Amino acid sequence: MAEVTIDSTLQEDRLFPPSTEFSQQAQIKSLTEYEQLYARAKADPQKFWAELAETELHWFQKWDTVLDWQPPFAQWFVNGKINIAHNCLDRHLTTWRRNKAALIWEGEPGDSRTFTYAQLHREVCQFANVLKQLGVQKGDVVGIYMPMIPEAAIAMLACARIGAPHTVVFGGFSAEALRDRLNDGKAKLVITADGGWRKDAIVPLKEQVDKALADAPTVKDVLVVQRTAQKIHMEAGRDHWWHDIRQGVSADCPAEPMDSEDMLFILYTSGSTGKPKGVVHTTAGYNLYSHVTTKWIFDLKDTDVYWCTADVGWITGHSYIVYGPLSNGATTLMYEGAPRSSNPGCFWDVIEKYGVNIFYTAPTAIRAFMRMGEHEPNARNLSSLRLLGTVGEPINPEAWMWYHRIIGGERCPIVDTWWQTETGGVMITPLPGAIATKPGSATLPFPGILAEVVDLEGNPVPENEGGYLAIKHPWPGMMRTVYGDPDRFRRTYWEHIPPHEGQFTYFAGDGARKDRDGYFWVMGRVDDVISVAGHRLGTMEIESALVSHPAVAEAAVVGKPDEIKGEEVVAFVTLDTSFSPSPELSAELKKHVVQEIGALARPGEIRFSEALPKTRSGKIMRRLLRSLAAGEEVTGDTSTLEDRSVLDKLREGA
Ligand code: 7RM
Repeated sequence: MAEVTIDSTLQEDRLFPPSTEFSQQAQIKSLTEYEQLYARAKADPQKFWAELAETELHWFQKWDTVLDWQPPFAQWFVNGKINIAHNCLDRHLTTWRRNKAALIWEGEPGDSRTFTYAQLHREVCQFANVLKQLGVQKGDVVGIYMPMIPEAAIAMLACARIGAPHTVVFGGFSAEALRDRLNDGKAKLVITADGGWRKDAIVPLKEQVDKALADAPTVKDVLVVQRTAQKIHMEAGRDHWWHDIRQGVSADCPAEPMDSEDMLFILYTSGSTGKPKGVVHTTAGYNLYSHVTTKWIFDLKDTDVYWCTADVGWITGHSYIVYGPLSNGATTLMYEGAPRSSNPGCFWDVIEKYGVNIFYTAPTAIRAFMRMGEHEPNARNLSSLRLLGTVGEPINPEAWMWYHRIIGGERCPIVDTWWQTETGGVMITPLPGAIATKPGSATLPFPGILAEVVDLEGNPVPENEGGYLAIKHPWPGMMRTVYGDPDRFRRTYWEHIPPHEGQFTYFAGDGARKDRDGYFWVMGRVDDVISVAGHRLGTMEIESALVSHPAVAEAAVVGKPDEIKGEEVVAFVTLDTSFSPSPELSAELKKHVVQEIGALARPGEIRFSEALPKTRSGKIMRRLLRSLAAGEEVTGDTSTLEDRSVLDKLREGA
């Protein structure tokens, strides 16, 4: 039995049911309604998804087979013809939504732009025609390396409109990371900007593109949007200003009828080892899954202003800034800036300025706000908010409660949404009018998602025992393959857990447990599990215990090899601004973990640090901390690190 399960210690009993007012107006109004939906979807998943595909999306031609499942390869809505840009734009133009705000954009320096559906449609069509004029054809891969400006969304939709798969690369990534992704996808064209604003400075995007293209031979043209107007190099014959080349170009560009399974995009996700994987999503299934999850989870109403703070270079930006909200005819808000010392309350300003109703952000951002104190949010009017969400990491109960009280005014349900680049959309989540929440739990699977916690043979583990989070039936939003490497797709996701009772099982790489109410508690990545004296400890629970101490703002724990115990816990800790490091505090924190969890989890070492190494999407890179704790060289892919100087500081501190 060793090594099959993960010990769990977190005890959290608070329950927050939605208010009657919220439930009454919600898309899904009660637990019973959710349970009925779930049961119906489970009994006949194909019928469930086919009905939604019929009612929720526009098709040029209906499919003839709902699901063709040759494990691990799925095809959904086989032989259907559809275009996601048409579903996001054109179909709204024949309704009253024609002149509704589709996209509200706020720039970091305080400039702003709003596009109605009709205006956004026009922009996308013209952009698409420019791409065509530059020789981009259906099936050609286009790289997008952009700041958070409207043209990022416009570029994505323009690609989708003409059937050119996009590969969006985070604007924060290095020239090398960009080059590797462009080469892997054999991109033909790159869309970028002269620069972007981030934390009061200009990110020199075009300069990075120039470096990347020195060694990316497939790229023939670069389309450059002017954002910052600083001086940049323009390579004659290769680089084109968007504002020049668009002159006189028609805004009439019919959407290409795409096959359901035509590739919509590639998005790279860094595995813990090896080169990044190009996650492939296709057209119809992704359109349907991002659409339905947005509608039910964010409980969208036509009057809502909806804001997801992710970057478009992350899957969350794809599914929940661009495709999901626009397919639903929603008003989606996009913000270029990030909280920074010159304006720590900028998020709350944006909420107040636009009367944001639905706000979706990451636990790491919430913990950063907690660290800055209540003053900033308390100084704004946040009463327009009616629903909050989180994504990206397990949220520790402490941060959840702060979010609930200080941002949500104790009135907004919180949807803690568990999902991955690979899943295309949210998989485990509260439906906010139906499911009572517990701080730290993503609660229950979305209808149609057969999630389970299993051991390495694929058997469900008993209640409250930690195991592997797995999905037992294909779903429309699932990734189809690793770009150019189907074998890696099979090995990474489908071979860890053998088929169980004839069902192939998707292995997500996360540890989790289910409580007596069937609620899921995600415990962190299985690769990060720490083995102490034969016990396997998830990172989330120890970190959560540390953060529950008033001095601690953020914590990351890793295992360090130990001759006797196998591994010992090393904790990297960022303190609240009103505390400073000391041996006494270190001893106190160790004691605190023992009290909260037990002697087993007692950190052998506490290392104080100003900041933790994170990805741009806010995930702590424990792999790097593990090397540091063991005194080894940091190796492997560090291209996704948000701030390289953090690593140097940690090294010096060692
Ligand atoms: C959307 C996204 C995926 C990994 C996933 C988890 C972690 C994401 C939650 C979460 C606990 C959550 N895509 N994760 N959301 N863990 N609770 N609500 O993040 O591909 O970048 O990352 O993120 O480990 O496997 S991702």
